[in-house]
Amino acid sequence: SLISSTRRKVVVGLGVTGLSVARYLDRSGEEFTVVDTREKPPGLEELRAEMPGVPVMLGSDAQDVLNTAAELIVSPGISPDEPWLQEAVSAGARLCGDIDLFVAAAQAPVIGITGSNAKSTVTEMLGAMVRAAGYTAGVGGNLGVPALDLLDDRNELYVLELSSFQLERAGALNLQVATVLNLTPDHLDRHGSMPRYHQAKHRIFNGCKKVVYNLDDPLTIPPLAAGRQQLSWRLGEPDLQGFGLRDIDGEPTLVHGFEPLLKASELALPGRHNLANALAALALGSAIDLPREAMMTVLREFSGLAHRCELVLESGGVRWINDSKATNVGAALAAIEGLGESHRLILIAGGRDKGADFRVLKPAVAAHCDKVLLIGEAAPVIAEALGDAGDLLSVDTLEAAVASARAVAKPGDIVLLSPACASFDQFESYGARGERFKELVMAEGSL
Ligand code: UMA
Ligand code: ADP
Repeated sequence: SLISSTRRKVVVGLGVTGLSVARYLDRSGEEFTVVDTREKPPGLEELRAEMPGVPVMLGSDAQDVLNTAAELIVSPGISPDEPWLQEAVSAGARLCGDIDLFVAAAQAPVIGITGSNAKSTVTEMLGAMVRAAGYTAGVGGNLGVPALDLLDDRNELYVLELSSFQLERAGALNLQVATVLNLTPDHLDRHGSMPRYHQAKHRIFNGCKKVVYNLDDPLTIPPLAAGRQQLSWRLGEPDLQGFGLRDIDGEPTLVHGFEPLLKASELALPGRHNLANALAALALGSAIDLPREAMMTVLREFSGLAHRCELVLESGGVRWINDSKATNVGAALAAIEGLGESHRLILIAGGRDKGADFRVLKPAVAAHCDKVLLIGEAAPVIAEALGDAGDLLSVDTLEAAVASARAVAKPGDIVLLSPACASFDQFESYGARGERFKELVMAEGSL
């Protein structure tokens, strides 16, 4: 009809994702419009420079364009529940995300990784394994390079980190291998409830050929896995065909079934949570038949990413650790328990609350933290939730927290920034928060 022939594709959002979608549509010779509710979206200058002919509508007057669109490719930062999007869908526009476009265009198998925590670590570990095995691979998605910018016909494989925001709007992705690493509460301010968050994450399994799951976490197991190949891992004795951990001659050892692979002490990354991450990467690598030696080499050498339990400085016997990427309670819990096994902690937490239940941290704080310094908007909520579990002090800013930590830290202590919150109340991103922490720690160098 006349209407459908004039309906266009509309890229909704002009951040990192929107720009990658625009580039892709432009390369494909498609006509499209870009809209963003922000007056100055971050991708505007680049769009104007790279694709000067593309129409852009900013602010709030794009409703007609949205309502008459054929397809809305909506950035992950925008909730599909926004009334203005719902209005457009009612008017006949189809809603999808960048990952739908990506899987339709990718010429090589795609491995998708989601979960509440450890996505980036496992994505990078697996990416390193794939490359160590000699494959040319595109590695990115929610971390690093956005999915559509990875597309290249020379790639033999893709490894994608996928967020719940990307997945909640995705159709059947038909991935070669899909996994949910773990599921603990996060982003409940956006998804509303755990069932809805779980549902968004599990869309990763739609049409996938192989499922990898965490036997210790029932919420990672797809209910209808029949007819699909499955592989599991757990931080303990595994299934016969799964990956896990056994004590062999008194040494915790990574195993496949009963076959020993690597002593836990040989891993470059510290902490029990990273053993889980190594097992997940092994299971994913096995699902695509990577050679064992390549995977072991990576596990012995992989030294982790910035802002994830990253050692900033050891000075006067005090270690300063930047875990700014702990933007939810599950991640902070893993860090407190992992590092608290061997050290007393001074914890810096707080920021923007995403609707979390901070009471979950109580036992770990009581067991391992000598002091908790609270910053940002969530400070009162966390203080209330932790109650008498620890010696709490609200200090408002990261600057004040570092100064207070410096005053109380004793040799042997760890000062741990593991906020359990988003950063957006005081910083542009978790990365900016982590960089500021590093600056403050390095500024005086020593105690
Ligand atoms: N926004 C508007 N109006 C718009 C469009 C966006 O106000 O019209 C706002 C959003 O509400 C949001 C911000 O702009 O607050 C950014 O949204 P976006 O969709 O433009 O984000 P991108 O720049 O495209 O970045 C996104 C991911 N961000 C989010 O999901 C919020 C990036 O992950 C990701 O790296 C990038 O796509 C490439 O895939 C960031 C992230 O924090 C690092 N992800 C969350 C997480 O890891 O926990 C999910
Ligand atoms: P994501 O991309 O899912 O946010 P990252 O690899 O960036 O995951 O790690 C995010 C946070 O989760 C870090 O603070 C890290 O210390 C913590 N973390 C890492 N592995 C695990 C795990 N297996 N379980 C819980 N938390 C973890």
